[in-house]
Amino acid sequence: MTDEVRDAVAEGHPVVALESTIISHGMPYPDNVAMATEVEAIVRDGGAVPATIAVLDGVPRAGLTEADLDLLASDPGVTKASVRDLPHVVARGAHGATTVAATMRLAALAGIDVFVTGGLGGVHRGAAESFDVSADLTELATTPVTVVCAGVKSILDIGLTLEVLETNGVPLLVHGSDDFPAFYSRVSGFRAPQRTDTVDELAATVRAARDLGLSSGIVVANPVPADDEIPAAEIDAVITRALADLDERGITGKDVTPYLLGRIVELTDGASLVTNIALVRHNARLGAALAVALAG
Ligand code: PSU
Ligand code: MN
Repeated sequence: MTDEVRDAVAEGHPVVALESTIISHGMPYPDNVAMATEVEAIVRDGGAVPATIAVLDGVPRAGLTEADLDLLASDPGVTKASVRDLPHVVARGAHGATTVAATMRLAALAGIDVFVTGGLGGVHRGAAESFDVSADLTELATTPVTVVCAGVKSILDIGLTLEVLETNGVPLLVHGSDDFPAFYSRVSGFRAPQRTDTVDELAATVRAARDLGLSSGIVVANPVPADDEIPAAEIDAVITRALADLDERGITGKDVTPYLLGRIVELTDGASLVTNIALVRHNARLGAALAVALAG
């Protein structure tokens, strides 16, 4: 931990964790490093200390420099690190960009309980055959970190993802909407299981979860602003095409999500990237406000 992050955690000041797979494997260079830098600034403006998390030279780190962010954004040797990858990345002294799951685990070790990202991993379409279920869901079942995201992309099976979260006892709060959001779009066709409308309500719910001894994560789904969304009908055709291209190339395992995200950027001529960056900014504002409310 940087001195700033360690001191903030020790003194109970607001801290917001940020992930790094979104930088290394979620967006192209240089938009990725610009996004990472801007999101840290938004968290700071909101009154919290940003702690971007990654493994660098085998060392799990919370709080990165501009040079660290640039390395994560541009070095093709950075491994996508979910929880199962962390030990080998650390043992090899390698660089790892942490997924939602791995970032939650390291944030919890660092004592940080609010984490901002773009989209969660989930149950992939066709998972009944492929068994492809993101470790993000397993981690949410067991690690008490609150994750602010824009919902779940329809590259995944949104309904099954919601079922797994429910089975695992993960509170899921949709902020300011009755509809569970689908990342690029405000509406997924699934209802919000629970809704909050103010940051105080969110903070009260997080506190209640901890008072009740719930040891799971909490998902806060924050719909993309209306001005920035791509309507579901429009993005669904693109996703169908990207999934067909994935099949044709025979891509499986940890490469699935990065391939689909990259392909969607290509197929939309960059429009999906603009939406992706806009929703991360929006989440950073809410996450900082939540961390401030929880610290207060
Ligand atoms: N969704 C995005 N951008 C991302 C990811 C998901 O819109 O960068 C990344 C996150 O780090 C997430 C990971 O935790 O993909 C999930 O990968 P997998 O499906 O392999 O678990
Ligand atoms: Mn997978």
